[in-house]
Amino acid sequence: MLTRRALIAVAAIAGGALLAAATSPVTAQPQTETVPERGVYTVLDAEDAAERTTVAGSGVDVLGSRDGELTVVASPAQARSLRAGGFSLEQVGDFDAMLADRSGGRSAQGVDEFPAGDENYHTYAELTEELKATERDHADLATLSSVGRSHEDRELHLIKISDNPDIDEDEPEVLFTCNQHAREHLTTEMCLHIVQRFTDGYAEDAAIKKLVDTREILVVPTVNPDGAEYDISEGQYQGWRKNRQNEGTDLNRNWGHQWGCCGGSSDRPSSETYRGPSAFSAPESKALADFVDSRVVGESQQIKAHIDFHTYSELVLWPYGYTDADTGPGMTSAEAQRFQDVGKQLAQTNGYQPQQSSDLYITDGSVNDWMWAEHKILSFTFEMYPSDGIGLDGFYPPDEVIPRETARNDEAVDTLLRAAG
Ligand code: LU0
Ligand code: CA
Ligand code: CA
Ligand code: CA
Ligand code: ZN
Repeated sequence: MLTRRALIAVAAIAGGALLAAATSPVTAQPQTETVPERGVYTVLDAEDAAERTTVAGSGVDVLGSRDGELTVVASPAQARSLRAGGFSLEQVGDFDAMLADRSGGRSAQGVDEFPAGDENYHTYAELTEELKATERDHADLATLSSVGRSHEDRELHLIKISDNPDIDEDEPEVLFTCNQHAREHLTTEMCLHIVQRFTDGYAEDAAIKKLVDTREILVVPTVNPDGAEYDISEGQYQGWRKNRQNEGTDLNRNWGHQWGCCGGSSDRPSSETYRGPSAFSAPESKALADFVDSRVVGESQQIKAHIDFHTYSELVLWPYGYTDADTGPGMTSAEAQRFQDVGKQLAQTNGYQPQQSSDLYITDGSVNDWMWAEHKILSFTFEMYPSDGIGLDGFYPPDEVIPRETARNDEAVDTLLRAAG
């Protein structure tokens, strides 16, 4: 194991240099004729978190993880360097061919539309329309505002659901955020589902009414609208993860707690886990953080609990992500135990696997670490459906799964709302 890590460290440096050469414009390398420029691979033997951190840290794009297998997108140089480091890689396919294939080879109705067959996913314009309709139809339950604007100047919508939504009541506030990662479109549907359930269901369902009456539910359905729109541009899925600032910043590596500390992000702008030039350099994470900061009223943070939705792997994750240790500065063993207890309780309702975030792989600058360390918010990541996926299926499940896979989290959402009390 140590040998493998030592090897990979050397290989990763070499790989970085090779990658830089391989990505210089126009000059095709001979090996790209047989090895895809962006190949999808299953890494078979990344069984512990240290090994998964090594793989993630090598600069490949980790798509999903389950039961000791990672699905990654790698350049030829990255694949070579991982193999040189002792990992077994099975090639699943060519990422770009799979993207084209998944989009059906169908040209979409136009730009900024989901590919044919996936129209039930909401584009940014459709989402905006849906949120406005919710506010219009349920003026007594919902107010639409924003936490700020994206790099390309899109509104970062915030919808508040409560009885008396225009008044700041003294009730636990609970935050749901979605779509930090552009291609994780199912999460936007998750947030929209939360919005619709608590508004449309209010009149009929006593349990929903009770939660809405006694909580203030805050939902940001897309934290990364620029990336999400880019991902569906040109009539086919782009496999895009980051925001659209320069080469793109991974928003979930840009948060200000232990930013860039621990090998859980990259300082290379081309990397899929690029952390940005400084903490909160991305306007999207900055706007959301400023909003959360603004919920400190009379020295007390009003937001008590939070879920940030991602796809995929069907996991419930809790902080810290930057360290293997269960505890750490600002996290006592009693607090770690509470995360574990609530996390397990949530996972029982949806069948996801509960674990500390770093049990997956080390991440630094993630939203959960910041929410907890700065504000003591009980902050989870849900990695939604599917549990595993061959290549791209994971990020682009057909729109038919939206109702089932969003409703699957109803009980978890209710449980967290109650736990916030
Ligand atoms: O940001 C990520 O890498 C997440 C996992 C962390 C929240 C621990 N996985 S994702 O990018 O595949 N959604
Ligand atoms: Ca369909
Ligand atoms: Ca309040
Ligand atoms: Ca109330
Ligand atoms: Zn994600």
